[in-house]
Amino acid sequence: MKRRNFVKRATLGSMASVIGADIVFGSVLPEGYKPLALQDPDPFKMFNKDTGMEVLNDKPWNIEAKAHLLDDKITPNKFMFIRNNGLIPENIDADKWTLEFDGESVAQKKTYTLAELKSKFPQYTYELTLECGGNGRSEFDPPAKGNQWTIGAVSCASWTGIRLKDVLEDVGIKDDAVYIGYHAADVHLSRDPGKEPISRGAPMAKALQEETLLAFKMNNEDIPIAHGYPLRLVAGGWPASVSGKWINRISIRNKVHDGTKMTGTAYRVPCNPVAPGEKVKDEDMCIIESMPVKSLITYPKSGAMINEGEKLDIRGHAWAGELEVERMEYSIDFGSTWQSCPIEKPSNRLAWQHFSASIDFPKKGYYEIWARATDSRGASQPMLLPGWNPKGYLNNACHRIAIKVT
Ligand SMILES: Nc1nc2c(c(=O)[nH]1)N[C@H]1C(S)=C(S)[C@@H](COP(=O)(O)O)O[C@H]1N2
Ligand SMILES: [Mo]
Repeated sequence: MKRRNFVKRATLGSMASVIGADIVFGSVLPEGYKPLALQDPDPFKMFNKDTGMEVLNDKPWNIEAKAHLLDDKITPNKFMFIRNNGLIPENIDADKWTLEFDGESVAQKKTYTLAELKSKFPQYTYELTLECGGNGRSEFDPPAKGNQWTIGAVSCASWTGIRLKDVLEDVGIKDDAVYIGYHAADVHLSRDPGKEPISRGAPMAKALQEETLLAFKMNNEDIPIAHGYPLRLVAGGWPASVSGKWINRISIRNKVHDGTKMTGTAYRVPCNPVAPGEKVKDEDMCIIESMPVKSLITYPKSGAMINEGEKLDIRGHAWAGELEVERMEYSIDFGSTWQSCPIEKPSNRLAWQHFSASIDFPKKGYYEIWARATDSRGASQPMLLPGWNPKGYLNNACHRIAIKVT
């Protein structure tokens, strides 16, 4: 029998430093064997995600859906994108979780336990659309740095929690309050406890909206860890970065919150349109608020084939930030002509809306179906790309799928 070879000492040393502990029986570790602590985790199992999801980054975890995976009216966890700026908190103890209110404009600092929040305030459930401000970034030219989201960084789950406005009323806020900013338990990539991965927020008007929740349930179950267990802010219709996960403190500010990723170019676009590639000064960048009108064809999957003479049934969702989608159209001739199709009312404000159509094709060949939504103020989606911006936000171009009629 062949003798076992053991791992070299230098390798052992470097493995131990990554693991953060001595490998006590390292001298008999078979060569070529990777200790479990160093094996790549399977993100699909770890987060209960469908294996059709696309991992864009593993440090931190960023995972997106594909259009055809978002076919459900209410997005289940397995198809929900994950966008993390830092490391997911470890050893979360919901029984010991607290939420503190502080800031210049708090009447008096106050801390609630999670149990108090759940018992003291009435609970509400809303379907809320959460889209990452950078969804669609991959199409911009010149390209923007950051996760190269295609179209899958959007979801609409059912969220249950209490209204932030009810809690703010109980806390007491001063007249000069203009903004809230969240603080959370996730860890900066550098592991420096003095740094926050992200700390964003919203103006008081958004904080006080009925649908702005401090949520503890998603789709009727505890929020999955990756999505903010045990407590997250959910502010539908705004860039999802406003919806802080794992929150443990909210600052009531007498100025625009200046936490991590509130300033500079983060989650901001030029206040006025600029040419592609143009340099924009920080002071000419404006904070993204309500997201623009957009839609997705979730059935069929791009590349579908049908027989000549058959009708094709399509369906999908459309949303418009703070507004409602009023009109839905599709084109099979690259946007030359458009046909309207029915769009359902939202289940509640800030929930995405569903559309469907049954399409006839004139003859055999290759087609594309383009979908275009129009909001209640008359704004529609651009056919190919909206205005370029340095960080590649707000790409609400028409979604397009390929079809072959044979
Ligand atoms: N604490 C914390 N909250 C966060 C983030 C984060 O990294 N840390 N990412 C934000 C961003 S940029 C987005 S798009 C959404 C993503 O929510 P999801 O991962 O539940 O889909 O969470 C937001 N809330
Ligand atoms: Mo985001």
